[in-house]
Amino acid sequence: MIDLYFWTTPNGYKPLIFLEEAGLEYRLVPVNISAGDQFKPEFLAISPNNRMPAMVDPAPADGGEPLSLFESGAILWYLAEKSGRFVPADLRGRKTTLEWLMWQMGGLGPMLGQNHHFAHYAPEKLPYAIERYVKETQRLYGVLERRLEGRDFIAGDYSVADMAAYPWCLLWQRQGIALAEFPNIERWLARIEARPAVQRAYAIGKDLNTVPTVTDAAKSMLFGQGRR
Ligand SMILES: N[C@@H](CCC(=O)N[C@@H](CS)C(=O)NCC(=O)O)C(=O)O
Repeated sequence: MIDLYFWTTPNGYKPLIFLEEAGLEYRLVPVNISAGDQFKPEFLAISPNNRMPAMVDPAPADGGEPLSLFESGAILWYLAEKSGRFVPADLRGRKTTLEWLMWQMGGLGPMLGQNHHFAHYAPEKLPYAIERYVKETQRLYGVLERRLEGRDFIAGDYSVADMAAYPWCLLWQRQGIALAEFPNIERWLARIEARPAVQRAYAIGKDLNTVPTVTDAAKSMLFGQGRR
């Protein structure tokens, strides 16, 4: 059975949504990043970047040893290839899905993460930093809004590209976004939110953790990491 190393953050929800959507058998291994679980040697052995999510597949397609993965985008792509689900079969469809998955991993996620940081967690309110990341968030929402014009999902059918972007865009209120300005995104969010598997994933997360991840006590550990 697949082990998913998980905590209740946007990056964590991405593979949980996939596993629920695909009906693959899995076990959740909580990695409480507020308590420092991400620094335990057994976790670092599978996730050397001390970040969750991570995953172990005991039965990879090559029939070899159990295989571990870190980075949510890599996990989504791996699961899509393993199951043949949520990624198109044709070259061009795969190319487009991978482009938008990488767009989320390299742009949307990191920029919205900095937005959350400077707007909500930084000890000082730094107007330049707040404005920089809110503007970049607005730019990225604009890109997604245009992409969703005339489309139900980012890359054709519902895919790993949607699963990657949804958990971040769900938090639009925290990001200083006026959703009414992005009607295609608003409809896309509602479409995904209505999916039973997505609802199950968030219910599982809520059962696991009912408190905020970034507490005052956790801040210095989460935001004060230098070279280890
Ligand atoms: N690019 C990574 C980012 C993962 C990431 O930033 N995870 C955060 C929570 S969303 C984490 O585990 N933080 C623990 C820490 O900072 O020590 C991915 O998409 O998997």
